[in-house]
Amino acid sequence: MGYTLTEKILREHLLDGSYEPGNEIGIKIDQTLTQDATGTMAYLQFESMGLKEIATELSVSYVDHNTIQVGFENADDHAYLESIAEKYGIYFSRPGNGICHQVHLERFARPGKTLLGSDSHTPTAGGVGSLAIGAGGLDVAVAMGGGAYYLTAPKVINVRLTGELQPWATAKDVVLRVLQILTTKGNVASVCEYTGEGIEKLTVPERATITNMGAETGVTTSLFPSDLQTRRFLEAQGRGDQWVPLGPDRDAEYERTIEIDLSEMEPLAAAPHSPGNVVKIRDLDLAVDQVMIGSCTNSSFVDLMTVAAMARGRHLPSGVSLGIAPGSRQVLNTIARNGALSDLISFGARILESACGFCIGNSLSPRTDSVSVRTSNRNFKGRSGTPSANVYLTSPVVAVASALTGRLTDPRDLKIAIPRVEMPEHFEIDDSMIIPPMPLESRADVEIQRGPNIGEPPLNGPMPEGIRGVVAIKVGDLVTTDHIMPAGARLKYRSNVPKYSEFVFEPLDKEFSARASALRDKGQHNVIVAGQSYGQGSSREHAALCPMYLGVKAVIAKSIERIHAANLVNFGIVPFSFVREEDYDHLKTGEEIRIPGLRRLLENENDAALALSGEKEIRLRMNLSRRQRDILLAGGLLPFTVQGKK
Ligand code: MIC
Ligand code: SF4
Repeated sequence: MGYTLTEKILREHLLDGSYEPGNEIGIKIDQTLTQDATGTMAYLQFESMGLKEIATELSVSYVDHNTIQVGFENADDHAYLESIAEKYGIYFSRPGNGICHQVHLERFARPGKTLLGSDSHTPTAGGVGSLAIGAGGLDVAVAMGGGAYYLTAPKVINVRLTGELQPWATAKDVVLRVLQILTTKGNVASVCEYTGEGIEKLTVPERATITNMGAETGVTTSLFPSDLQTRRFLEAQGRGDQWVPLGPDRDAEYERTIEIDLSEMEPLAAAPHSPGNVVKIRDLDLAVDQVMIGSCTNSSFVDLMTVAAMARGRHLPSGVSLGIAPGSRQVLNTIARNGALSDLISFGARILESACGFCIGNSLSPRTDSVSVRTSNRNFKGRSGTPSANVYLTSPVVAVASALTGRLTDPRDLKIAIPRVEMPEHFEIDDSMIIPPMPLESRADVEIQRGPNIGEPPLNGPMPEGIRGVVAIKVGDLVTTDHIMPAGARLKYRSNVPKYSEFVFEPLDKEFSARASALRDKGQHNVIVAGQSYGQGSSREHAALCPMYLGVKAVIAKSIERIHAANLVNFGIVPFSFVREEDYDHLKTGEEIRIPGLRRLLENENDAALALSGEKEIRLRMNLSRRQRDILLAGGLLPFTVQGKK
């Protein structure tokens, strides 16, 4: 039996474990990327591991999330990141250069290479055939130091595309269709591999839209082969020499196959408040208040040129606000040079910096009870910064059609011809906003810039003998990391854990932080109880790190998503699942809870544990490798790694 492309790349990078779906394996990481909102903590952790140098082929530090700079905090973080990059031989993509995933795709991603990024949309690079995985910052720090990255050897899903996209149907609709089929839950430890003759006409930026938003299904990554389209893109980026042809073996066997006929695709939207809530645009009849175009999902050159061509010579109707954030400085500069930017400005668009901005809710929040149409990838309640807003995720052509009419509009109903826009044969390359690594001899003199916003990463003590404490909060199904650790206006506290911890669970329970820290100060252990797919969404490790700081020792859930479960272990919090899901109903916020003999269970490779609460006995399960048990016993990956070096 032949190999899937996923298996080929993983086997080539195998450092530890035996390759069998379901087994934990350790792989070598060729490239890493970080962004500022997760990167500052990742590099602080890298520093506290005492590593002298990076051991990857290439590591890039991007600044794209916190670029608002109200107050000193963001700028302090940027200065710290720039000095760290100089010190350790890391590329530094300066603020203004663009969104990490878009820039990485353009300038660095390579077919067949492994990429680990401290951002859940790292799989964007799967568009050029790189096996790209999102993880917590601490995992990225370890990989930067040359340590293996551990993951479950995945089951591979074959997404077979046939046919050809018809006018007005786009790559965004394809990934929305995938989300409709796979949903946002239950896809842990799987990879989506795209095959079939339908992929031949999809350009790399289109493929990247698909692999980017594949993250919303919860799969480990999504991957396209490296073919002539890949070569065309790399050549256009002046990197033709980095092309290698790659694909699955002819007789590769997949876990399951999903068939999608591109000819039948039509404009779709993810309706509030989940990317998995997919509906046809034609089934919606809604007035639109705001349209936002950009984010790492849909802000490529072709995306924005198409938008500009549709907007040319027209004016934005009153009552609709339009914001556009080009994905990279390369895209912004190209549309500036060819005049399309002027078309957008004349139309009435508000042009935003090439950064995450609106997507993470730190700017352009819509008004109360509004409808906002966005080309980004997540519409969790409140993520836009306005809890009562209803966000619909669509393709850029639907977004601009809606901006033209003031109603959610299927562009087929505009009765106009679709603009023909081609990707250029050669992009103008200007990497002057990317600072390359310093020569080795000059690095010793670099002084790390630590402003007052740069705090030490808190360290956890070893796991106690048993857990003795309180259910500090009970939450429902599909709780995202945006619920656990809100971004938006709170994002600027990422480098200051005591401050950021004041906002844990803010959207769900404003009292949580004060209550949990009071219990912690009385020597109690805090426990979180949750429903299905706890920790969906972002890779932000603060959703584990800040609860750790507040004395959380365990999460008991019906199920926990991959990146978040790994982050919990990395910060010494035990991820438990219920043996009987009904037991979820028997635990309540404020109840006392004990899990006796936990250290012994972890030492003895025992998977079963018992939680005692009043008269109730609740059976729990852990699903942990030996390595994860040792990490938990040490109190987390940082103490574990530091111990290992002594
Ligand atoms: C997101 O889209 O939610 C983010 C902000 O990019 C996060 C990373 C973070 O929280 O800093 C992600 O996707 O991992
Ligand atoms: Fe930035 Fe949004 Fe992409 Fe996250 S999803 S990296 S916030 S643009």
